[in-house]
Amino acid sequence: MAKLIIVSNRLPVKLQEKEGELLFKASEGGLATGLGSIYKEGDNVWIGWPGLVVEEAEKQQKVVEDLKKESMQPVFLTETEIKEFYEGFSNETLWPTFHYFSQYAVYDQKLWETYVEVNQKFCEAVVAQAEPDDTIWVHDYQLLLLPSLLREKLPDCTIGFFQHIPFPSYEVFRLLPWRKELLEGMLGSDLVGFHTYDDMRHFLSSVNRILGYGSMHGWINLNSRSLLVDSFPMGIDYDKYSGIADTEEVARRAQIYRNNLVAEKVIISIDRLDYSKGIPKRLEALEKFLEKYPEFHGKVTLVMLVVPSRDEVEKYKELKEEVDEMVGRINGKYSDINWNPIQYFYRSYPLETLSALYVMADVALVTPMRDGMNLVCKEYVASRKDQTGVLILSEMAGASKELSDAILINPNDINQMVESLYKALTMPVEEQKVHMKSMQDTIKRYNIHHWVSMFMDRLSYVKIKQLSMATSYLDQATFQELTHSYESASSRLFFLEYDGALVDYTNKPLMARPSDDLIDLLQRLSSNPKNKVVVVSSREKDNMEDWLGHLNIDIIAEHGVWIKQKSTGWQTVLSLMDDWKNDIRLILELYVDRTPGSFIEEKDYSLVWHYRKVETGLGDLRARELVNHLNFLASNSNLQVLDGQMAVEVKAQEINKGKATSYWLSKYPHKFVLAIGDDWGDEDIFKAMPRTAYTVKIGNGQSVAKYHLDTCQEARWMLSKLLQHSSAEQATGGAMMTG
Ligand code: GDG
Repeated sequence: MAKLIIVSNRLPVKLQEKEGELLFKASEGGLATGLGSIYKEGDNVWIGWPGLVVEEAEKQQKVVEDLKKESMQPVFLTETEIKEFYEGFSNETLWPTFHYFSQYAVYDQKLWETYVEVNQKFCEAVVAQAEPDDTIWVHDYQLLLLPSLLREKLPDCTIGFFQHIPFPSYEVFRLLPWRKELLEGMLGSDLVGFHTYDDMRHFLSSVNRILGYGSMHGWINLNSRSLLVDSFPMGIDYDKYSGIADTEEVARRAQIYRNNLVAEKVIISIDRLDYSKGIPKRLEALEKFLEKYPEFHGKVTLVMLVVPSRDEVEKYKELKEEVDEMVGRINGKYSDINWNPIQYFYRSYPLETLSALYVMADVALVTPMRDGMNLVCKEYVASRKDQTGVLILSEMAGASKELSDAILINPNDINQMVESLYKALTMPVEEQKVHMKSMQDTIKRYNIHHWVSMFMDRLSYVKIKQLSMATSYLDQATFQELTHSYESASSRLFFLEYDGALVDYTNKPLMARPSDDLIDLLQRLSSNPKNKVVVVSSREKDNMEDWLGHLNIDIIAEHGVWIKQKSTGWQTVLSLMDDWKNDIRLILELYVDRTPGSFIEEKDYSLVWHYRKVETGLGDLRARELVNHLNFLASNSNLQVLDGQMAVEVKAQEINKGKATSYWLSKYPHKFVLAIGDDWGDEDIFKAMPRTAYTVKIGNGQSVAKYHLDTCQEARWMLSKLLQHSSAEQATGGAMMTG
């Protein structure tokens, strides 16, 4: 049975060694809670580092066995790997860059190499467990290369990736020397998820500018497959936090803490020690608040819980010193014999203590400079059973997109933070309740279980969508069936796209002149009286006439603007529909005026506004505007607006290759139809074909064609093979006719 494999840098347990004994401590993180219900089902498994360096083979074996019982599989990392992969590249290169602290980022080739090696190590661990139809869910920035490594080894697997930290703007991401490799790594996924739309937008923009892949509605079309990028704001286990806040034990602790503080009002802040969390700015704001509002002296205390984190990394050591110094200075300046403005704890506490702090706090002060989501603010909201309390939240946290009822602040604006503190500490209870209720409604609904199911549903949807657009390779068995159908048909129609299906693309279009072999193939194919051969192209008719005009074939040129039947010569429908161009050209020129780098291309049958040289965001913005504008006009006319790759094209509705091919289908008998094409324009041909037709796309990109071949050489080989049958058939057919 297909299973789910979860992969993250850390397992949801922490391995500890006490007096030679190996012990596992369960992690209380949001991810562990959210996925806890599914990773223990059936054969599902969670793969990751157990949080301790274990070197001896015997001990490793013991850890493997113990974890197996809990549906976990460890990846053992060495001391050096922890230093270079985890503390180094993950936390000194990616973390600062992704949180807009690129001035702290270290660019070190050795750290990168270890990052690659450890991602490969994770890949081996997953491959050892995975079957082709399994689903693999990879988590976070330590494993950005893993999706592609897995895709190489397990091409058919379903791979989801979720990034828990922000994805920075292209201008910041591009600073990384390994930016291309990192993006390529992520694109091995079928679904890439972020907390917010902004992260998703930044990622798509980097993919576009660095790798050159465009996107439409979150879909990135690689040459061989498509993947989806979407946002999934992560929630918390609401029932767990609101439930524990309601227990007697938590009420008892909250009361004790409260009694021990002389201040009437308590502000809480809880974070890992990290420069992204904005701790110094928060302290600066408190200091200014006490200076500006002396009436609060003795009346308000900030309980600041800072959880030790990454203390081996230099920047974190510096931050610790800075925070210690600031707390000392502010307390030294304002404390009196009974009261301290700040109660500072540098350690971690059990969940009950955390909950008691949430329960007793009048205000939660959450002020990150950047945060992917921030769960602490959601936990505070869930813990407020009586619906009082005020949340001050940085707009730089992903959570601010959902919690618009909080007092939103910019953590760089100290004055705004000071005024927000005043507002929060003096807010009437009724007003507090209105906001708190609204926030609770939101996070109750969008909880961690909702998040998991949204991601998994979307991943299944992507797979179904990919399959519906997938073509199967035209193998030997299908070829035999096709040959049989060809042989038994009394009339046959061939639609053969010239560029990409009969000949390879060249840098210069006029270099793609047909070879003698191709001319010979087309001659032989069209010399059978049962066959009608139509070569289809976007090229100009004069070009096609020059190259193929002497053959006994029909031709569709310029997407169907011109058609040539051997019997009647070239005909066009162009005159019917040229008068629209003047009006549309005026509109496109307006967009060229407003959009530096864009330009208009005029074709016989269409006008195209190109924006591939325009600054990325601007081009997309104008294109959306233009498409709306044109669609409004086109609704009363016979025009079609195509929102293409970096271009918006307007053409007469009746012009496309599909319409042109329909003409032959209606005019000529066809017991056998074969259509071969290669690009998006040829999809119109495939769509126009009868259900019984053999439709073949060159290349295995997504298509409505039934089959694909890899190269145009294969397509030509297939046609030659059919002709071998044809000559045998002509010999026997002759005998049949005379017989
Ligand atoms: C990353 C992203 C994103 C804290 N102290 C104690 C303790 N905690 C728990 C909190 C909360 C968690 O740790 C911290 O989560 P955050 O979301 O606030 O921050 P990160 O650790 O940086 O997490 C972040 C998250 O991933 C999820 O995608 O939201 O943006 O940076 O749950 O309660 N728990 C206990 N004792 C403590 O002392 N038991």
